[in-house]
Amino acid sequence: MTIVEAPTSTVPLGGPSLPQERRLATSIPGPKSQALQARKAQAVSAGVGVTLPVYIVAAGGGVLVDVDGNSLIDLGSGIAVTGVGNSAPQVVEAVAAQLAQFTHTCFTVAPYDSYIEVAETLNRLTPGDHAKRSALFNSGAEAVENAVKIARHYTGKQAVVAFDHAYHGRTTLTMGLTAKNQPYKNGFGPFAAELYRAPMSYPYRDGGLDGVVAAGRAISQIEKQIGAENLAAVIIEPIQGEGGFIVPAPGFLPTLVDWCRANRVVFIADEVQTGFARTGDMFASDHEGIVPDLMVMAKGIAGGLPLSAVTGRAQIMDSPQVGGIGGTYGGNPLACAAALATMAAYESENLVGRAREIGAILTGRLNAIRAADKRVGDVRGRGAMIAIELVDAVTGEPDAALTGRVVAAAHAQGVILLTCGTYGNVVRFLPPLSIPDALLVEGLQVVQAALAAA
Ligand code: PLZ
Repeated sequence: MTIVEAPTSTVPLGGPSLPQERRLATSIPGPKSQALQARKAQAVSAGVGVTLPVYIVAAGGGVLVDVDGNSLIDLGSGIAVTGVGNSAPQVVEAVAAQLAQFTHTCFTVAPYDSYIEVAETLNRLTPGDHAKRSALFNSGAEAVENAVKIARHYTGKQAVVAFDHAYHGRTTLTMGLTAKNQPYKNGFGPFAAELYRAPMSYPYRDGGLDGVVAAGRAISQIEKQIGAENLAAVIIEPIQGEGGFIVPAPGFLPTLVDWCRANRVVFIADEVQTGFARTGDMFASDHEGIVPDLMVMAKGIAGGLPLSAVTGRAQIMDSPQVGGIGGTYGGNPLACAAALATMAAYESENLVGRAREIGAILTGRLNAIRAADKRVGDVRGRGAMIAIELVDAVTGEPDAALTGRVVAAAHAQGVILLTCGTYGNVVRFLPPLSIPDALLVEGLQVVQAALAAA
């Protein structure tokens, strides 16, 4: 059992009044978590995995507190969801007020105004000043599916292109768009028809290929293998998330957008992981000034409540027949209340600026580690979405085993850390934007020590 003394600091965005400290009361996972994990094995499908089996009872600022009384540093935000912080007070207040009014009517049966206000806010926040419309759903995958449906309806075409290393979800359509077999696709086929894959721009692994050249390579493959006349949509994450925080070379995204526009192909930006201040802009598309035809959003949109959205050009979004788009829970009133409070906080608390500050701390320290340790092959990402790629110091080959050891050691020391990447060798940093600097730095020191010992 290790007891760690850590500096205590306040939570910038409020949240439950949890001490902002790393505190280990037991080994990780503690006895109560282990008992719950044993119950899980008897009750929950084995297919539902758990990164770190510590069972949580409270969270806020930059910490998660577990059933054994451990306070862990959160460097994952529940996979980029709680950017605004866990149980941020504005969100709690808004949801509690809505909860006391009504919980559900189904917007497509008897509507309410908060859904419209969420749509208006998304139409304003997303890139481009053209006329826009939005539709609300529950999960990222569901929103991706709907973006594809809408693009097909509008264009009258069927093919959809996704990229190497892409992640778009786990449903039958989105599994086909997702690149990686294990664990996402293996044994779950057959996959949907008319889904194709194009080569990505991956500067660290494609010899720094110029972005315009890399886009030309993708476009030439699309033209040869599919034909623009059959292609409804190109879907891409402006920074790939699960695939390894891959930032395409400058020029790659704008070239694809231009080609899509010239060929009546709908360009869909999947900003499920990158959206809402995460990358140090409201959306990752903003960095290169691209204006997607449709944008898919989820995760950071509603402070932890399940909500997703498709926003885009009015003429595309208005194409489907009335009743063609919907769902029982999409734009549920509790989720809409949370989204309005969350999106207001991104603006009023300047969380875009906060993400940039976090990015400066992360990249500064990680680049220093990289300078001294050849196993850190790359440091990349933007804002509060930063990753390191771990490789063999001699061959440069991806080192998934090392990555596993580093993350396991960080977990044992009370830091929630996630991996990603096609080759399983990327450690990603996605702290809540509410994390105090001192805690972020401490989390990085733990990772540094874990790497040194691994
Ligand atoms: N598009 C870009 O990152 C979800 C997946 C976690 P859902 N990423 C986390 C896991 O192992 O299931 C994601 C994403 C991008 C779509 C999705 C899908 O979003 O809300 O998980 O359906």
